[in-house]
Amino acid sequence: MFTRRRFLHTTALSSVGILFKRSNEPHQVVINVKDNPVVIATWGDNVKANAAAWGILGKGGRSIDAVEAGVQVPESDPTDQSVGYGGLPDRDGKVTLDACIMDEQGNCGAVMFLESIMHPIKIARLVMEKTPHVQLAGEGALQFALANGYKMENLLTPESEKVWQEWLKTSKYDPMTIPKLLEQKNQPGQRDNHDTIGMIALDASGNLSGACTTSGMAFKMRGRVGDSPIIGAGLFVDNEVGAATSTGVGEEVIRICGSHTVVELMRQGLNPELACKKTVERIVRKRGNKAKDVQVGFIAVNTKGGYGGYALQKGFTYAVHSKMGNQVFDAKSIYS
Ligand code: SD4
Repeated sequence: MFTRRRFLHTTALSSVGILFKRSNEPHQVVINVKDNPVVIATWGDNVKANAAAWGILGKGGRSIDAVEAGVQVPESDPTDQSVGYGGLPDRDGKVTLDACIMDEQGNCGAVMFLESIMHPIKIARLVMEKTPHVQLAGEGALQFALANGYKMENLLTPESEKVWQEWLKTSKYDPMTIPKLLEQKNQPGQRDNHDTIGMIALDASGNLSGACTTSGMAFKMRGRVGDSPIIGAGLFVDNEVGAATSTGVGEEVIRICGSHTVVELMRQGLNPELACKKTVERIVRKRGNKAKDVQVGFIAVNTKGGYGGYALQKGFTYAVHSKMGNQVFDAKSIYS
């Protein structure tokens, strides 16, 4: 059991206030929610994104501002080949982006099949704040971004173009392309791998928000949209209950309205890890053997600051930042 005392002890050992401590036991409850903000992001490498979010949360800022700032870190990181700039393209060689954001009042905005814009999450927030709509797609989303002063940029890096050129030789689509590439890269001595970022946060006022952003499945069909920009699938926030977000094969998440399901299970009293586990089990129950060949991971936080995650396959990690520093957790999984 990862006790509060042990957590405080290990945190005290961290001289720079940044802690990389792997544990399989997530934190379930914070005694005093007020003034105890926390941010959780899919994938261990997103400690950098969490640190950006913490820059706002730690000063008493709003969770919606924190998650919007946090996910911009991988969006502009060319080495992250599954989010924003540097993302792997679709089968036609075009980088297309999906993102959504949701606040404590249930306000939400999303963009999907958006090209040439470095920070789709900013456009998703603009959709939320400046339009009567929730979702804008493709050409219309791009027009909206340009009308709001954003510039078009080439998001395909030479590295990602090379991977695509290599893929073209066989042109065999495999939804596990990104997980497999990450596994190859995850050699001894390297940092944690990363993928789509879903980020959920509880701020010092006790308000929850979330953001999710991705370049989607590598070499997908042109126009394909996954779970990440779909409210209820890739992200869901209910300030009375909690928040959840997902990573992995979006089609599997959409079929069960994944993040909404996690939140509803927390509403029924399940802790965040168990709610994620039951949701992943639902995929297994409905998809049978097909679930063995794909990855899906969920993370969740409740109104008390408890958090957890669960995945179909082993290898899913998530990063947490609170007053006590950073932690990276290995999520438990159905298959090992
Ligand atoms: C999608 N869930 O587009 C995203 C991508 C992802 O591993 O998480 N890839 O389906």
